[in-house]
Amino acid sequence: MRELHAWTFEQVLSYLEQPADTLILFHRSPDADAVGSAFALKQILSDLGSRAFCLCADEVPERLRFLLDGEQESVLPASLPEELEIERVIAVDSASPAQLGSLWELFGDRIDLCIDHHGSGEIYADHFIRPEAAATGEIMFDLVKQLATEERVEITDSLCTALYAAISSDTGCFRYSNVTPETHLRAAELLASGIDCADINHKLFSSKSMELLRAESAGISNLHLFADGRIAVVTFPYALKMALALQDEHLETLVEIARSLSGVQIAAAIRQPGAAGVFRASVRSSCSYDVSALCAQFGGGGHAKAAGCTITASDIDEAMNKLVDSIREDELI
Ligand SMILES: [Mn+2]
Repeated sequence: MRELHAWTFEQVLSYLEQPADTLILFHRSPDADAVGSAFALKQILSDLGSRAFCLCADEVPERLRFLLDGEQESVLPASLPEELEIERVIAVDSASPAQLGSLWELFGDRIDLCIDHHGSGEIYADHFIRPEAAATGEIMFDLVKQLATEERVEITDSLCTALYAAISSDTGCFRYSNVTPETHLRAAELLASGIDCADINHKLFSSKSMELLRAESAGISNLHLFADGRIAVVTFPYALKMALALQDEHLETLVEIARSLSGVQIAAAIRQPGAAGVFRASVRSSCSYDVSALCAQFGGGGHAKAAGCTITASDIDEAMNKLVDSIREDELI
């Protein structure tokens, strides 16, 4: 097995400055940090004289398509242009091979560098990981800023939009505990460039499709409480997804329903993507409980306050019970 190294910021910069046809990979079920960071990196590389293409195992959901900004029609592997030589592969915002989905089988052994902010996860390549960053977008911002002072990168509206969306998304519109003074300083610089933050945040947080509202409504009806209301779990079985004609992209914010109930310290959403006994759990902590350690018990990971994992079980109730039974209730305060 090859040895995997932690890179310095300067090493990352000089690596990006070497022109090379580059694949940029980001995690499945993509959020705005993954998409925004990947497309910001694409613009950086293009300014530095490289060709680049962004790939994901899942298509970018409709509500985030503004981040593709005419750059690419699709991010699925089938859309990879034939003329691109794959001389360099960089993964962004992806904490483990599992998060890359089918991209791991295709390119897993060719990843040269992983740029990420997930402190817990599985190291699978040389990496630059900054756990104190609220979003991978914050790291991209710093790369852009350094390169812009040397006039190597052009600050465009689409670049600032991608970076702002990345940071706003992973901080829940600057509401989560991962927000630092530096997060606001970076956001302030992006706002000063003239981007429309109200429009971006509306697209990210307020604008909902009918499908999303149907998902939320069903999610509220499937809310289960444990530990005197300190643990809340929304379950969404495959049959329900089919009955309501929903896609997985409509189920990604269900955990917010559980999280929004007052008194809840650990919130989870468990959904069943297919008919098989495989369940995806998103878990959030509103207390000092580390849910990345909880998810690690199931082979997942993430951050202390936001993590995810895959659970195998015969049905969704068993998956829920497995998760809830793994929570050490005495550590909830
Ligand atoms: Mn992220």
